[in-house]
Amino acid sequence: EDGYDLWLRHRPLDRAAQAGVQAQARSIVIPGAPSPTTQAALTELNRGLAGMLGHASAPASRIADGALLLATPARLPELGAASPLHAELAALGNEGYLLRQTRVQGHNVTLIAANSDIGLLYGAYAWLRDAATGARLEASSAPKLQLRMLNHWDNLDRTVERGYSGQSIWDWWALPDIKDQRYTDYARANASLGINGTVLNNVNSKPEVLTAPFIAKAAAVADILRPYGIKVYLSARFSTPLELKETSTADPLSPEVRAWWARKADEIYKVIPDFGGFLVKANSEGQPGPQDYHRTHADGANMLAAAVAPHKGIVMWRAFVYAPKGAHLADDRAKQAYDEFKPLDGSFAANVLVQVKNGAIDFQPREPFHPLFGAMPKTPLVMEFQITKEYLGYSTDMAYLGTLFEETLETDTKTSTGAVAQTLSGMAGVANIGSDRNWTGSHFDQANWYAFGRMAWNPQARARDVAAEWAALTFGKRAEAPVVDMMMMSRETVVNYMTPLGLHHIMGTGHHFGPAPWVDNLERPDWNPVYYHRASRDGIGFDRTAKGSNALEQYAPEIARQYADPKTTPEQFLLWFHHLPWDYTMPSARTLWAELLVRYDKGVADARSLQARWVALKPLIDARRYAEEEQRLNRQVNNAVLWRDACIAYFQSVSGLALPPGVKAPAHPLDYYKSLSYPYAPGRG
Ligand code: BDP
Repeated sequence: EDGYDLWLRHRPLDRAAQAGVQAQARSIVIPGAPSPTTQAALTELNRGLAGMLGHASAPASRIADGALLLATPARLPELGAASPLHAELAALGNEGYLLRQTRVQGHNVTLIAANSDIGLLYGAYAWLRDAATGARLEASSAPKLQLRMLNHWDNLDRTVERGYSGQSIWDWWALPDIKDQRYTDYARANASLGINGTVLNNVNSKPEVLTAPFIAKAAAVADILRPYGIKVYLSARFSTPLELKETSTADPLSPEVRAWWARKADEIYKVIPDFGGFLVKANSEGQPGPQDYHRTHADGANMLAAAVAPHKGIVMWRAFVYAPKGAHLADDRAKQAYDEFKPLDGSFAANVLVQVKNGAIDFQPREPFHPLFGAMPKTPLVMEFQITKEYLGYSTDMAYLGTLFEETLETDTKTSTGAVAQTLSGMAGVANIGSDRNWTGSHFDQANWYAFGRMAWNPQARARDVAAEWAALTFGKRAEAPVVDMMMMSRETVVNYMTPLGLHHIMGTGHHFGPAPWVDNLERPDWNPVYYHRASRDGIGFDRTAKGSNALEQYAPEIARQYADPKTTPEQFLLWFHHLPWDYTMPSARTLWAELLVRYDKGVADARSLQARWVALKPLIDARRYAEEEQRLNRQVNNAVLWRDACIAYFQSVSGLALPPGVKAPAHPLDYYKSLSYPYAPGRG
């Protein structure tokens, strides 16, 4: 197996399970005229049954005993107002579905019911999932979030910013005439998770993507994704009309500019009638934006929103901003998004959503939740997670992100909105998908795509349950439990060998892969690791209390109070919020210095444990996928050792403290680690 089939492998079931599945699907009936979406459902069901049972079910037009019946009220009048299922069905909205063993027209059937064809498709995938894993039929399900999106950071030249799985899957050169089968398989995989939108191009966007040839290419992709319920969106560069020399400014309040964008929207909607809208990175890391014209983010977002509103389009405006100038060591980059966006709450147009990264710095192995969640009650917010692991060892190191998503989503904001998940209207995941045969570079990284999709559908889903589902579908029932154990420990392992106890952003310049806590010479202070860890003879950590940057004040008072004291700050965020002396006493009774060393050692030990657990699984995993992961897990051990040794060597050089007895000295002197470089690291786009 090469991993191309993802979690839709549909491998043969054992005999007992086959009998059960067969009994539910002697025939497949979808009353009414077929649509592209019901065709997709039928094809997928047949593919699944052929794989699991060895033969497909005959599609039938008549309902009979043992039929798998897919129906909406419009397709089957029995599901109308008089049906006992009516109320339950109505509550499921446009995308929900229910699965039920019931009687219809006097026959025992397995019913997949929904209000729309797309609900039927989602129901078909759910039924297949249950059939493959032996799960009991899910009674009913509807997405909790309206927008469930992938964000591709894919460039038009097919490089992928922060991509670690080959080239972009979008072959812009070949499109629109040549349509890779992979686009359809991409649509199937996403629909199986309930993902309903995709931004095709990088947030660091180019004007060309909004020219006629690229609009035609995007339209070709949209045509393929449409039957699967997935809308296409584009990242727009704010200065597009100016750069294309079609206006004399990009000022969002200029009538000329407003008219240009309105015309552009008309042009797009002519060929992509269900175009989703624009994603915008503005006034961030050198990107143009409304502030170039002394306008606000709201002015910029609302201008674009007005252009797409007549077509029911939306604008997702990113809150990932930090000032280009003036950031000196005393400022705190973590505060900037809140400072700029919180005052704008209430001033965005109705079809604008503000897209906020999970944490206030940047996709670190662990961050406290972004203080904007819960702070913008009048603005719909989209959570942006990074599925591609820029700061967690690329697709080289194993780190299951379900636990990271869960940790963020379940955190109580201590505002009236409750948990972070409750503050959301949507979820966007920076895709980890590329042209690699297995899609995501490593097999285990498929799980991060999977977990993102399942948790966007249900942000209350448990990371462990999602891991179990994925593991059973991907490696089979027998491997499920041990694979889940590996997954559940994997992200904490990375945290420990990279950034334990709340350390952050101490990765190497540009590539963000290896350790470089010593870097202090970059153009902007807030790009330097030393800015973030602030280690010196007297201690380590970033003081974000009232004595320091007071970033804490951006959180609800209850959190601010709790985190103001290191004793009541969760250990995992200790050095995120506090600068503490090396001999500070930890809950373990060790000094902070000793605890830091323990964490680094634990990271290495757990990386070794992951490696050993995989070796033990060898009899249960097919040869190719086993070998591919084995190589990665071996390399991860080396990477963990490198991180541990380099960080210990550096922090020791700063603290001047001896290593306690039993702690192994780094293999090389600090200068060796400083001399390592990664000139051809992938994904810098
Ligand atoms: C950072 C990445 C950079 C992205 C930026 C963003 O290093 O490549 O362009 O985020 O989200 O994490 O805009």
